[in-house]
Amino acid sequence: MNAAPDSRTLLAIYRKMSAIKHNDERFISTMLAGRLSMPYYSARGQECIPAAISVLLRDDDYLVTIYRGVHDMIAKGVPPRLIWAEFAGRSTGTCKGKGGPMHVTHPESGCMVTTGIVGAGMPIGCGLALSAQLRGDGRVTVTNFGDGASNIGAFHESMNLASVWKLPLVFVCQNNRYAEHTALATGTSIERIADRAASYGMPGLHVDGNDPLAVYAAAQEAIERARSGGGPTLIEAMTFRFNGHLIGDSGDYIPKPEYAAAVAADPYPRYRRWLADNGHANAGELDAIDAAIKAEVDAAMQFAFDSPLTDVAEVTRDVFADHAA
Ligand SMILES: Cc1ncc(C[n+]2csc(CCOP(=O)(O)OP(=O)(O)O)c2C)c(N)n1
Ligand SMILES: [Mg+2]
Repeated sequence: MNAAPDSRTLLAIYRKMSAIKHNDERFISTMLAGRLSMPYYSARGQECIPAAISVLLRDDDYLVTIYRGVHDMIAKGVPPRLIWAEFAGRSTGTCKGKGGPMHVTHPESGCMVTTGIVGAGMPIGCGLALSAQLRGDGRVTVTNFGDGASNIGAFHESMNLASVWKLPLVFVCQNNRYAEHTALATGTSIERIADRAASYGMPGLHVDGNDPLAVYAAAQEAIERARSGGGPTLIEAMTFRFNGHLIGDSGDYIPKPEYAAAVAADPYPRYRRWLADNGHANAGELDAIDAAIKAEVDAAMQFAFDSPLTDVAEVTRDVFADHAA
């Protein structure tokens, strides 16, 4: 039975959104200052989706994400200082600085795969969900991807297999209306990607991805179904990315009114207002959360830059299973 989130949960969602937003802003300003060099696919504007989903997950549930996935990682619990160190190529990073922004893995918090290959995460999500099903450990896998990825064959194969095997899996399509520079309608044959679920005999939920309550309700239904043996669900969460495909992309292919409307619907100030208007926290309490988050961002960044660069000898270590032989 679905239950509305209590104030504690609502503030936990806010804290995650704040962490995503403030880390993102600092990644960008640090890059622009020339202190960090990486391909960075900002998820600013999409923070509400993983924030609302992850409060319903167990620590040992699995996460699969994509190059635009730092919001998913932070929400799931990957420590930001380890993400910062990974992005900065430091030996203390999640993958000893060898993965970089597109290949963060942190099994301790359930973040099993980050992939730069569009559509590649979903079959891996099926594998993780199958392993949990075989072990009977109750773990749920959440596999995230974009609207463009829903046109890749692996999406359709994974949806089919997950449905046939009733895998404990939640497919989360973060529909930001663009795949690189291609607008949704130009490359996608259907208006609602959630409708594709019907072809595979699974429920498809279409939600406002900028509304934490809507995302929470859909995720609650999907996670409960997965955990209780009912099989997979496709959630399509409508959202927008504010910083182009990656930093350096001007986004000039986005019509100005569309961009302005999306920014006006920014989920972060909108949720702040909603929390205050509905008596869950006052502005001072929300400011205090933000201040604590900003101090954490300072510390995470400092940890990364105080850490040693990854040694050249590491380049081939951990790459091949038989390396030590
Ligand atoms: C198999 C594959 N084809 C093409 C690319 C190039 N590419 C990188 S991101 C991207 C767009 C994907 O868009 P979407 O799935 O909507 O995710 P978003 O970037 O919007 O989050 C493309 C085509 C790739 N990385 N992998
Ligand atoms: Mg997209």
